[in-house]
Amino acid sequence: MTISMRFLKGYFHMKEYDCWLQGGFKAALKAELLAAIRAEEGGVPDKGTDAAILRQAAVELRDGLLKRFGVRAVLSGEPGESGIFLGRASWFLERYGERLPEIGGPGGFHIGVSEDRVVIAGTDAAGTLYGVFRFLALLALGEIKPGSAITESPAVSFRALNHWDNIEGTIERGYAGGSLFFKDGEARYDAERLCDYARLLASVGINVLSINNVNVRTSSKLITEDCLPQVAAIAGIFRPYGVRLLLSVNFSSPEVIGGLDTSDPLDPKAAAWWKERAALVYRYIPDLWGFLVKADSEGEGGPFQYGRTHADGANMLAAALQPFKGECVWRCFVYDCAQDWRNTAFDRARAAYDHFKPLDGQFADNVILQIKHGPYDFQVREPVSPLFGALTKTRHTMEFQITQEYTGQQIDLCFLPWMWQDVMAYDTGYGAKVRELLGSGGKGSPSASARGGLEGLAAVANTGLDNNWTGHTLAQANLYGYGRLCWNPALGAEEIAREWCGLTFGPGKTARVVREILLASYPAYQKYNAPFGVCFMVEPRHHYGPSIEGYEFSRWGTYHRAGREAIGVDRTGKGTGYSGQYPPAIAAVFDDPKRCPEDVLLFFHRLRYDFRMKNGKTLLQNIYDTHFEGYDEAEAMLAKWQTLENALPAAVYQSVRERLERQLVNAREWRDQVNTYFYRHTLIPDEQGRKIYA
Ligand code: GCV
Repeated sequence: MTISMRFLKGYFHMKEYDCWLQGGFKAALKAELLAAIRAEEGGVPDKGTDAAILRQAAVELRDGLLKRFGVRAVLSGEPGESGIFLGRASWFLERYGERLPEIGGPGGFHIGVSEDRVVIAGTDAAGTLYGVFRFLALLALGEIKPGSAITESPAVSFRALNHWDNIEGTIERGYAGGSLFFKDGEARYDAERLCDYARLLASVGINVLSINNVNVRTSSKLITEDCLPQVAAIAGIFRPYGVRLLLSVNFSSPEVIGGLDTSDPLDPKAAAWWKERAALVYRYIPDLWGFLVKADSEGEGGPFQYGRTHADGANMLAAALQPFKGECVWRCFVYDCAQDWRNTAFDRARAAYDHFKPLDGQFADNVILQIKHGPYDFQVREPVSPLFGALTKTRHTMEFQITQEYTGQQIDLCFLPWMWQDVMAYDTGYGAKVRELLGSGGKGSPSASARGGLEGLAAVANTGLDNNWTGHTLAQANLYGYGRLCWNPALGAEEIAREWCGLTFGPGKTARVVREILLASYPAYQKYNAPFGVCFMVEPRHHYGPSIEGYEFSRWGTYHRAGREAIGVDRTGKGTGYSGQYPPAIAAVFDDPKRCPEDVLLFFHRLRYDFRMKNGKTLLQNIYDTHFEGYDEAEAMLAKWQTLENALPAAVYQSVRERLERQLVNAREWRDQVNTYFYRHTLIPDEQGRKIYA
């Protein structure tokens, strides 16, 4: 056994690249106990994916112990009395006649620690790998000791990460450098880096990865023989980590790459083309999860072009994928982006429900609808989409956005698990909170029909080629948090922050300070952004920074309609009727401005500025207050970070400091533009006489 020098010196030297898999920890278990790994893999000759995953689990355990704890362990398949025993639960029974505690569904594991044995057992190969990563994480957090017994399994079977990477190497809404997968029109990547990425994703249980943008455009050619060998090679890198690829495909492919004159889902030519194409793709990637589709949205082709429904479109692709047990993941982000702002009857927020609720039950068993968590588009605060709970006969998944398109673009710190925690805790009015709906279907094999279950999560990735993966080093916490939330939707933001900070910054004070900063960041961002759920006061196109009327007279359908006396859109029964998409008891709460949750008050209501909020102050004064407070909180985050100057490697300290300084500039812009805008409309000054630029 060797122990790294930096551990001996007690100096935790955080490396940005390593994210939450840092080295430099002290293992609170006897070195002899950790020194021998007796793995199922030791005796398994190459038998396909399971063997590869088991082998990887053993290697990750050995390498993780060395890198993270300075413990050199020997890996073997030999039986023995002591050490770490690693394999599937079935192996423990066959080899040692040992019956382990009931673990649960696929991907689950049991970790049991006694004085002379550590047992890490998975329900399957992937569960064994997840057990290794959890063991190493808990060991680093100091939460493993003799007597520990931990049994876990993931809440959902579909835990997906979606990249919006373009084949040119750019990333739509990417804020962390170029693509990890593509460059100059082809799949070009650093294989070692992709292994490191696969390790990061597997360590938090992510098991589905789409690598190309849902606005498919030039990456349409990925499903041609020109590109499939490289895509298959990427799939091969992720396979031993239990991560399966999903490919975004262009609905118009029969025309764009197939040379047909139609992509009509009810035209047998188009359907036959997709069947052949699926067969080709699966020849290269037999375990591909399936296809991901954005259709009839923001310029992408789709079934509406031919007068067909989205069920027609999705089912055509599902039929092509079905022989290979593939799935068609079909996005519900379908709305008309050619609006006239003069038309106050139109309401974009209604779109997903209006399009998809009437189709409930018409989708094939291997279709999963992917629904954005809110009705608009990843704003800092929106209500939860009324489709959750309302779909009872169609499999579906919820989509988050880890990349911070509207939440500060990885310049501003914004710890998103706060927002996701609120989404999970939302009571749908159908007898369950979102987190209780999750996992209610989709048990067993990924292609099992759950018919109504919310069976997974998907999220848009925030990673790229930057050395720290996420641009802002602290934005790594959002990727970590997303994975942990997929695994256990009941995990709160505070717990996620505690884990991530401990794993990234080690034991001690630094982690505590970073945790305070992280937890302060979402409330601060929300305060200096568009007020009370009114949304979209951002700079058009790039979406960073304030532009109060940036989208007010545009075609995108996102208006706040602020005037001299009032602001907001009436989405109650008296207005656009959007609230009627929720069950009556929920709609009644949203419809009543006195009961409506205040963080979405202006999403549902058009209110006068003198409307009294719960704290007795006017809406206008609350707008002023939150914007002054949001700025002050951003300033406090920077000041807190500055206390860490001597506790961190200079490069880490400086890069975060530089981002927090830029955040302050942005927060100031938001504060002053929002406050000035409303002051100019109302000519009512701030009660506290703070500076508002007239
Ligand atoms: C990939 C928003 C973004 C687009 C994105 C789209 C989507 O509109 O601004 O960049 O396109 O969402 O989710 O499809």
